[in-house]
Amino acid sequence: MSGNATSATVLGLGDMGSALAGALLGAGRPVTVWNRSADKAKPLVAKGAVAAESAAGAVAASELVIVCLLDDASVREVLGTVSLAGRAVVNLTNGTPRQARELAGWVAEQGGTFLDGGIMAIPPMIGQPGAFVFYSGPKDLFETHRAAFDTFGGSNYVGEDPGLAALHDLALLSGMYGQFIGILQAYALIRSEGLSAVEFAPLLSGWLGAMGGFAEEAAGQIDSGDYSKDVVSNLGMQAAAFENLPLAAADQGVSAELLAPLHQLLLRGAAEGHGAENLASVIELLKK
Ligand code: FVH
Repeated sequence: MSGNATSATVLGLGDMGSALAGALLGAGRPVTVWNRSADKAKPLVAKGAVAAESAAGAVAASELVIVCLLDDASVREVLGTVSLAGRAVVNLTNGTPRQARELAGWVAEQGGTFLDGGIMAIPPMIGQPGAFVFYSGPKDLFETHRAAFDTFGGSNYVGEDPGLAALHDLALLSGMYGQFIGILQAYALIRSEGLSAVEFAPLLSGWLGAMGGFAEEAAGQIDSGDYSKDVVSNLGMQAAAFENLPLAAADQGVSAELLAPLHQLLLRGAAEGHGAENLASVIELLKK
């Protein structure tokens, strides 16, 4: 990046905000930072950042304002103390689609423009291969600041509706936590006999990899609403086999509470006549 690179302000210097500011500095951009606890600015100042004494001062320093705080309430609290006229606010704080849409409306009322983002990386991944960020909001605003965003990782624009980045983010996190549930339950069973989780880990990783095709296979069925084609492991069979998971857990002295929601849905799906269909038909029971 050349010496005339656009400057940026980063509000929030937790683990993630610090990583974002570090990536911008690493790309040669002038960066102004602010954090509620001022000490967290010191490592970034040592790398060339300017620490503002107030959030208002930080926002005044750059047109591009990147916000990475704990949650929507802290974002509202901090942005409520500053003037946003003429600022491009990019909120990379985790939140819901509704929060993003409401914040976009509020920022517009303050005279600013707004993009929401969802970071799909942990702090050490920022600026490294594999990190990416969802963005949503005005496309021209995204394109204007894309070079700055690209310093964080891949920039994945998902639409004009400001709620779409959070929707994509939370959908991926839902998938991730679903996997974590299964992994934790598997290890609880293994440990109930004193077996080694470390020795079991390659089996578990390999099995999850082998079953990873479910995401792609289910997608076509879900979009079409037709769960009756190419059925190889029908829902009725899976509902019956699933019964053994909580039964075995009880015998082994392991809680089945992580399994209970899917267990109930499988039983309901079978009871409501979907036993011959693909497992993905369970999604129909999730619609409210
Ligand atoms: N770290 C991660 O693995 C994930 C990866 C994906 C994205 N998330 C989201 O990023 C947001 C920030 O996460 P973080 O890891 O930086 O979180 P902390 O290290 O806990 O830092 C929190 C910062 O928020 C400041 N803060 C909290 N409440 C307030 C408030 N009321 N007023 C002003 N600032 C506030 C806090 O300040 P301080 O405690 O240092 O004074 C930190 O700067 C988050 O949405 C993740 O879900 C991270």
